[in-house]
Amino acid sequence: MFTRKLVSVVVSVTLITTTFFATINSGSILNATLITQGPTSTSPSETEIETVEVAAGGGNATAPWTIFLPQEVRIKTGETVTWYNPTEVGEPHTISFVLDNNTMTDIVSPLGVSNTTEFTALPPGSNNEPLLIPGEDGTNTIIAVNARAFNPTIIDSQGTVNFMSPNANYTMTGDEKYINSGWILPKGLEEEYPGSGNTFAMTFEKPGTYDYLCILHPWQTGTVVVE
Ligand SMILES: [Cu+2]
Repeated sequence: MFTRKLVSVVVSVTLITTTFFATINSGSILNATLITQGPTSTSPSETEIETVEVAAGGGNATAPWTIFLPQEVRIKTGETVTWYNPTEVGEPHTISFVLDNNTMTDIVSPLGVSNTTEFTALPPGSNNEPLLIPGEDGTNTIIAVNARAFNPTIIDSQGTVNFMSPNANYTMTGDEKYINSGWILPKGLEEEYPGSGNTFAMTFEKPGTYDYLCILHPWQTGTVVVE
């Protein structure tokens, strides 16, 4: 139904113990490779933790796909889902969890700006200018790209907005209002959109059914079931 990949990470002896028993409980001991050191050692040891991989997009220049594959994955608490973009061309996608309906968003960001503000194209002389809509009362509207759609973004339960670096690796508590991967491009093609990434990984700590979508293609949806 879906593929699982073993990813090597360096963890402490304490975490290995935790992972070891969690793995036994999950009944998937055969999938885990454990390399442990003596109980008195404090140096890092290596173990392998399961992650589930999901493709965001796919296809080629003739027919880029706007799907998540697999569309639904089932994991256990403490497991990680990693999304990547296998498309042959630079078609971006986002992995966006709108956990509070009020946090639904768009890539287009209309912002008020003083109508005396002057904008300069960069590099100077290049063929671009802002989309500016004349307004009243000394304010125009400028249309910008929404940073909360473009950048990896978390809005926590208190409404605080935090941005993460591209290729973020986030552990979800389950009470966030909004979690967005930022723009995910095929590896090597992220330079087309400076600040974008090519992967997003999230660890799920709270059981539940989590629906997500791509903000760039809102009909592109997926589900993570955490048991
Ligand atoms: Cu998409």
